[in-house]
Amino acid sequence: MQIRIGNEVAEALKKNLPVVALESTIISHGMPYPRNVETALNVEEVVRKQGAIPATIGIIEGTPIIGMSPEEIEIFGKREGILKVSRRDLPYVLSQKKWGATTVATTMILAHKAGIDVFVTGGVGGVHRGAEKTFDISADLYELASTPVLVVCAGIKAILDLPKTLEVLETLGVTVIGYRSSHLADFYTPDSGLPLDVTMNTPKEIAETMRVKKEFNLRGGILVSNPIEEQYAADKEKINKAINVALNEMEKQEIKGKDCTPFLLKKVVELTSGESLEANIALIKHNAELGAQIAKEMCQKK
Ligand code: PSU
Ligand code: MN
Repeated sequence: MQIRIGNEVAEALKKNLPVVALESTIISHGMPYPRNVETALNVEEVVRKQGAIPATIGIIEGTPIIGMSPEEIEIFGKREGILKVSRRDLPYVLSQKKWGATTVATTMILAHKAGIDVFVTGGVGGVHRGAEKTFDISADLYELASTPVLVVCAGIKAILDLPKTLEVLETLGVTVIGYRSSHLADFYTPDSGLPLDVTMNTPKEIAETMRVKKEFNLRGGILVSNPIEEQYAADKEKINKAINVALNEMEKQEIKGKDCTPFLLKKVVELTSGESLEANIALIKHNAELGAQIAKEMCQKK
């Protein structure tokens, strides 16, 4: 497969400098323009400030790009018709030379191919509410089970079924680490109330855990739940109300499959008058900081 690795990223990888992968679905399907572009560029800046190199990943005319330029990020934020690409969509998008925004699953695949171990996002996909009827379980979870990339997120999005998501992660053998928290974060707020079995307090311990996982050739990645900072958290009650309205609306409009997550995120932004968007932006920057620190630690002893 032909992939294009940006010069700066290629150079960093060659020298074993820390690199952090970033996804593009959050840009083209997760946030409105121009906040999406502004956020993507700010997140890159946060990674740099920590001393790591950002690699935003997307697909342009069938070529996976590892380390998009600011101009390319701008296009991803604006252009209509960029496909949301999960694992199953990849062969189609590459062979048909389409533009594609990479989800957590696909970003993990491409990051791994490029030799990047750490990936920062907002929230990973999970088990949707009502999955017992719809079977809607994100391919992200299966990717975490098979591709050795560490993913930093702000927990599991409150629009999903969190207990079921944790069960599936356990079944699939994915280690979930709460960063400085004994509970799973739920994206817009720092604590879902669900306990986690593993808590770590330093990027170093987390890096060490990933290294051991790789050394033992245990398939798959690690998920780090990094709670949103209290001062940026949304109001839980307001968020939950908005989520319930959005879920009802989704059912009424018969939104299904890959359109669910983008629909719900957009609706929740509308219903909270932008409060959820502000939380989303704050949490991803916060994750970028931690991801860069972990990437640095992972480089130390490679
Ligand atoms: N969480 C966000 N914004 C997003 C997504 C998650 O806050 O844009 C995207 C990610 O790319 C994730 C995808 O991989 O949604 C999950 O979609 P699905 O549930 O269809 O697998
Ligand atoms: Mn789905």
